[in-house]
Amino acid sequence: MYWTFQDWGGRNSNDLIEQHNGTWGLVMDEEQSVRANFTPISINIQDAVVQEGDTGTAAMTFNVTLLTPASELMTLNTTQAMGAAVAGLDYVTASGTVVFQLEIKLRQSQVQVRGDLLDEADETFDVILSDPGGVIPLNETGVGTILDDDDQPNLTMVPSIDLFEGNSGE
Ligand SMILES: [Ca+2]
Ligand SMILES: [Ca+2]
Ligand SMILES: [Ca+2]
Repeated sequence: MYWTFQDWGGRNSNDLIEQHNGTWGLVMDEEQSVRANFTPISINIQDAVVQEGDTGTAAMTFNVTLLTPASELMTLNTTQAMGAAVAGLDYVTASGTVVFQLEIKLRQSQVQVRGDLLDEADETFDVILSDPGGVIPLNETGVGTILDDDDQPNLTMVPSIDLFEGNSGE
């Protein structure tokens, strides 16, 4: 899903952010009296999938894209929210930023997934984008799915041991 939101500063903090017909966009300082170059800003974070692994960490990469290239420097914050995947156990919690320079449409945000040997269901967590300025509520979320790669514990029956093996005599 694409969301629209406003510029949050950047080089020209006096740039005016307006909402036209439900779409937030950027009006540059010098254009405020004209309103001609209204630039909608839309962003998307894609879902991501990674195989869990057994040891160490595996990088899960989320693509963050702008519908149109950034018209000025933009910074987004990223955080994670637990789903079935447990923060700290199944993945490494880390706050980060995604920075779009001029004319850039694609940036990536990575989360480190922890490997283990436990048999689990596939588990998910969310990566949440937010506006550092906190001006516009931005609820853009990417879902990260950790594919479990561990087998069920081997439950083969152990033959019972005859504890009363023979008679050793008195
Ligand atoms: Ca594993
Ligand atoms: Ca796990
Ligand atoms: Ca596992």
